Amino acid sequence: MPFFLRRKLWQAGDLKETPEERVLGASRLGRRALLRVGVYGGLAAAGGIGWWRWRGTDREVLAAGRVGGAAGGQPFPARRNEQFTLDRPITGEAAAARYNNFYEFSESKRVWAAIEAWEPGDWRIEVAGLVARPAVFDLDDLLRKFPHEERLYRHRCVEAWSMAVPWTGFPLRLLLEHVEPRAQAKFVRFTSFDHTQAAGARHDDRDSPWPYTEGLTMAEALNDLTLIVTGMYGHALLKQHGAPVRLVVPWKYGYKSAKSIVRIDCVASRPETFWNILVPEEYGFVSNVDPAVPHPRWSQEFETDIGTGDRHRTLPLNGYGEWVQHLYR
Ligand SMILES: Nc1nc2c(c(=O)[nH]1)N[C@H]1C(S)=C(S)[C@@H](COP(=O)(O)O)O[C@H]1N2
Ligand SMILES: [Mo]
Repeated sequence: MPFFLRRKLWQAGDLKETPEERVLGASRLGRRALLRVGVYGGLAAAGGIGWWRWRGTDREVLAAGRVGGAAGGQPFPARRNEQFTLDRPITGEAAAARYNNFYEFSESKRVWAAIEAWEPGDWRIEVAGLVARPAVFDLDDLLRKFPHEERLYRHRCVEAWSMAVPWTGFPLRLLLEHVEPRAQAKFVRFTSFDHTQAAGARHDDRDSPWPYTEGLTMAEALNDLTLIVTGMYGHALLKQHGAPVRLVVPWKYGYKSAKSIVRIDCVASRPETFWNILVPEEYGFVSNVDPAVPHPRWSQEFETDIGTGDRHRTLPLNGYGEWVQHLYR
C-alpha cells in the first residue's frame, strides 16, 4: 500500500496496524513522560515527606514539650470557671503546641523542635521588691497553696494570629496578696529564666536585653483576669508554652504574657521590658489589644486562628472590656 493511502486510511481510523513512526514516537514520548512523572513525582514525594517530618506529627509535637518527672499532687485537671466562654472553638492542643513564640529557643514558630532537650528542673519563683513579706515559691508551693481553676481565654499575638485555649492557674492577685505590696509599689515586673545555659536554647542572640522581662501596672496585675498559669489543656504546661510557670494577660498582646518566670518584683516606676527596649515604636508598654490602632507594619483589624485558619475581626481589649475597661478611663 502506498504511503499516502496508508496515511489516509489510518486517519479515517480504518487501519488496524499503526504506522511504525507513530509507534516509535509514542513510546519514546511515553518513556520521556514517564521519566518526567517519575522525577517530579519523586521530588514531590520527597518534598511531602520532608515537609511532614519538618512539621512533626501531633504526637511528636506534644511529646517534645512534656516536662520529665511530673510532680505529684498536681491540681490537674482543675475545675473550669464557667464565667469565661469563647466565641470560637477551642484550638487543638497540637496546633497550639506547634506554633509558638519563645525567642529564647527559636526565632521561628518551631519552638517544639528546639525545646525537647531542655528540662526546667527544680523551679523557684521569687516574689520580692516593694513588698512587706518577700517569698520564694517552688512549683509544689504554687500548686498546693493557690486554688487552681481552668479558664477558656482568647490569646491574641501582636503578629495577628490568635488561639483560644484552656489555661489552668490562679489570679496573680492571690500571689501578690501573699507578699503584701507596699503603697509605693505601682508596677509589677516579670522576669523569665536565664536561658543562656539551657539545652536547646539559642546562642546566636547575645545583644538582646535578656532575660525576657515584662511589666504591668499594679491595677492591671491585681485584675481578676491576670493569671499565673501552671497548666493548659488539663495538664502541666508544655515547655513551648512556658513551663513550668507563666503569666497570662488576655486583653493585651501576647508578648505581655511572659513565659517560664523566675521573678516577680513590685516596683515604684514603669519597668523596662524586653520588646519595649528593642523596638519601642512597635511594642508599647501598655499593649492593649486594639483593632483601631495598626502596628506600624500591619493592620490589627483581623486575626487568623492558628487552629482553624479562620479569620476573625479583632475585638477591642480582645473582648475583655467588661473586666478591664474601667482601668483605662
Ligand atoms: N520568655 C518569653 N515569654 C514570651 C515570649 C518569648 O519569646 N519569651 N513570647 C511572647 C509572645 S510574642 C507570645 S504571642 C506568647 C506566645 O505564647 P504561646 O507560644 O504559648 O502561644 O508568649 C509570650 N511570652
Ligand atoms: Mo506574640
